[in-house]
Amino acid sequence: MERVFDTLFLYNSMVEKKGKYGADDITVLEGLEAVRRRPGMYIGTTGVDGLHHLIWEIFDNSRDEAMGGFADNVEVALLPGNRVRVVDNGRGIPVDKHKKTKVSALETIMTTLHAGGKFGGEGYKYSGGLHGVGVSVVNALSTHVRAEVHRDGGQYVQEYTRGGKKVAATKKLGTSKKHGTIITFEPDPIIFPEIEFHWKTIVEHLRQQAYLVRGMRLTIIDAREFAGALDDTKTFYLKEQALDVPSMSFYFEGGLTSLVSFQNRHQKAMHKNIFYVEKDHDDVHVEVALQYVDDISARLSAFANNIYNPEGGMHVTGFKTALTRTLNNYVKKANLKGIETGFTGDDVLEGLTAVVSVKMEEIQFEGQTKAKLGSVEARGAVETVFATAFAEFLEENPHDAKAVIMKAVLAMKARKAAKAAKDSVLRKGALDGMTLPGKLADCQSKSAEDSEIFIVEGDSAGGSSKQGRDRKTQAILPLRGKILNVERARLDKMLANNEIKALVVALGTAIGDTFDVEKLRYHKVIIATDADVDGAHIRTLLMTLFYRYFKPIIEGGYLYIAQPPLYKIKQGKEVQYAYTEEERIALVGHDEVTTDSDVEEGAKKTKINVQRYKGLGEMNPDELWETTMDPERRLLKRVTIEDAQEADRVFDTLMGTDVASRKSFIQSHAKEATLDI
Ligand code: 0RA
Repeated sequence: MERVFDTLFLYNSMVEKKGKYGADDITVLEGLEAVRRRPGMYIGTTGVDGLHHLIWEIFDNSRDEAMGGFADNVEVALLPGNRVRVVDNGRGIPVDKHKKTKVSALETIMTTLHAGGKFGGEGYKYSGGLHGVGVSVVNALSTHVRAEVHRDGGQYVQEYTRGGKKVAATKKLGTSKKHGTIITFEPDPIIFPEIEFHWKTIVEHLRQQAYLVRGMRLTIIDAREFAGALDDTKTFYLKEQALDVPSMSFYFEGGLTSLVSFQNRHQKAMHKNIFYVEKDHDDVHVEVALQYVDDISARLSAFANNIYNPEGGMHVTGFKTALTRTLNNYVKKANLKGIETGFTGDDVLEGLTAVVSVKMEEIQFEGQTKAKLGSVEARGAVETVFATAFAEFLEENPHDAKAVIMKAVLAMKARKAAKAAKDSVLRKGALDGMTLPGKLADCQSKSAEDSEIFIVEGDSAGGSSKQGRDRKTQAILPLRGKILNVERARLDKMLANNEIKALVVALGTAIGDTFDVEKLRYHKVIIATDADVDGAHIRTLLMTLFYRYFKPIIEGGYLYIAQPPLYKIKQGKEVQYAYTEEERIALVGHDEVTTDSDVEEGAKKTKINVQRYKGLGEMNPDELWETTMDPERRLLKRVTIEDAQEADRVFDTLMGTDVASRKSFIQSHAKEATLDI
């Protein structure tokens, strides 16, 4: 508390008495004042992102020192009182006086915007900008910064408050046999309305960074709750103080290769060797690592000057072009019998895990967030470096090559089959001539608003619900139990399925280009499946189908899931239904799953009979009406876009080849649906 007041006072008095200071000091102050006036220009926001940006700015310098091969240890520590400390065992920021500016390099870096470039040597060629740039920005936006340097046998310190000098010159504290830089800062609450660092955000960001610098040990320490004293002057690494606080350490010998194998840790690899190349081309440093796994989706991550580019950019474009071309060329050249070429970009991406990283000077991004790399040179460089090296890899590793090619062939075949199936369904007018399917028991009402359709599973449930329904407003469409049980099924194949065609015709909206939600024949489309694994499977399939092909039906709030009861509880003549386990326990009065039990009720004994429903087919028409269909009594869950999105994600898991994990996934998620209405 006292210190905050102290620095504030110091800062204010410095601004007031500007005239007393030398010309240099004023320039310094004015430069950093600009940062304080418009922090957003330098760190994006003053919210949580901007707050964490301060850490990245300081860390980037230490990381670059490691990338240049000068440091192999970097430590980021959260300290009590909102302080953050970044330590590296690099060369240490130079402390000697610059001949021209008459101030030390350390001071220049601390107080001048864009100061780093002047000092950047070979090691800083690709440092995402200029070395040391971020330090002055962090200095401007912190109540307090302490910079400690170990270098040339000495230990030096400088301190600043809100960018203003506190400990005037570079002060030599003593001798040191170590080398490196320790920066401690405390974000300014005047700039940042809320100062709360997120451990998870920090760990995730720094883990990613650790992969990018092979051989760097990166330790993250959460000492925020540490109550004892931390000795600023005696210690180099906090770790050396052996504090009993949470910490994490990352070290990736293999760099990007380690990242690929980390991303594939739960997957079945299609080939043993992870491909890796690192090479310069036309002043662009290119690094690529990849491995295929038994999966349909692709995981492609891209970095430019160690900045993650979630939207890809030129490097990704170059990579994809080279990947497609190289694999097609390999098949042609190797003259593989019976294998047709003509892989598309999508074919060769299936199951791919890859990381593309480029480093270059004068880098250009698209958009403020650096989400996408714009530098055109990166495209050609990645294309050339990767195509050459990957062709070599395929030649030298024929087993791996074969596995990769077979994977792409499978993808290509699936794509062609899917397209044929889809075409036959989506072909304009393909459904036009179709009359309402015979399986459909339609309702009498012609008003969509009043009409509902129950999509029920299996013929027996279909029979009961047809008898139990209100024919005026309720239509029933039974679907065969297993709509689709094909391994690695594609949704497109599902569209060719007669059951699904019947559904599309019944809905009345058509599909694809001709889809029109206005033509929906029922304003309640109710999926009624059993409360077991198969039921969950079919529900997921249907929800995914709606999500991908009939999204407006979900968006319009027309899609529902029926909630049949789990138990029927009979006591004497009284019948009650329980829709959840909790309800059953409440109704029966104890937590036993026995079917019959005796309960004292006055003088006579009444038997409680608990019947568990496994499927809709077990209910007679009256029971179905009472529990699941009667609008006065039933429970319905309206499907939201989020529900459907989740189903879409689960769909891929369901369709995976591993039947065991598929089963367990369905079981563990089958009961998670929440009820509303
Ligand atoms: C400028 C020049 C040199 C090193 C650095 C800056 C440097 C900056 C930071 C920031 C955090 N850690 C750092 N480590 C080094 C080169 C010094 C030389 O050539 O000896």
